[in-house]
Amino acid sequence: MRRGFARVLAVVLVGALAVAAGGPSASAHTQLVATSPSEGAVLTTSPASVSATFNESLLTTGGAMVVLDAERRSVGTGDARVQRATIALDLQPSLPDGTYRAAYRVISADGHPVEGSFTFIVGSPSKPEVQGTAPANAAGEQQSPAWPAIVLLAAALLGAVAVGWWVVRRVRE
Ligand SMILES: [Cu+2]
Repeated sequence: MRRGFARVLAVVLVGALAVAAGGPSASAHTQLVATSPSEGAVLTTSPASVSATFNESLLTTGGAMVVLDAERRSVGTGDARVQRATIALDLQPSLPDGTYRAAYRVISADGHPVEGSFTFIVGSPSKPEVQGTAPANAAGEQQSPAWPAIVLLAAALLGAVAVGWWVVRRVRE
C-alpha cells in the first residue's frame, strides 16, 4: 500500500515537473503567423484596424483584442472580430503619434487559449517611460509582480525535489 502510494506520488511529481518544463504537447498549439501592423512597425498614417493571424482556424467565441496607447488608454472601437484564423479590431480614426500595444487572446480549435501582444508606432514613438527614479519607484512597486511568483515557483520546485528525494528513499528501504 505504501509502496503504491509512493509510486503514484512519484508519477505525479514527474508530471508536474514536465508541465513546469514546458511539456512535449506545447508544439501542437495554434501559433501566431503574422500581425498587422507587424511587430515594431513604424507607420506614417494611423491604421484603421489591427489583426493577428494564426496557422489554423480559431473558435469564433472567446476571442478578445485590445489596443492601448502609451498612457494605457484603449484606442479600439467595437468588439474584436474572429474570422477563420484571424482576429481583428477596428481603431479610432487618426490616432496621434506614439507607441501602441495590441494584446490578443484567442481560443484555438482544440480549445486552448493563446495570447500575446505586439507593438507598433504611428509617426514617432512615445517618450520612453522613466524608470528607476524615486517618484516612479513609489508608484511602480506594483509593476514588478513577477518576483513573488518566481520565489513561489522556486519554493514549489524545491519542495517537489525534497518530497521526491524522500519518496525515492522510502521506496529503496
Ligand atoms: Cu492546444
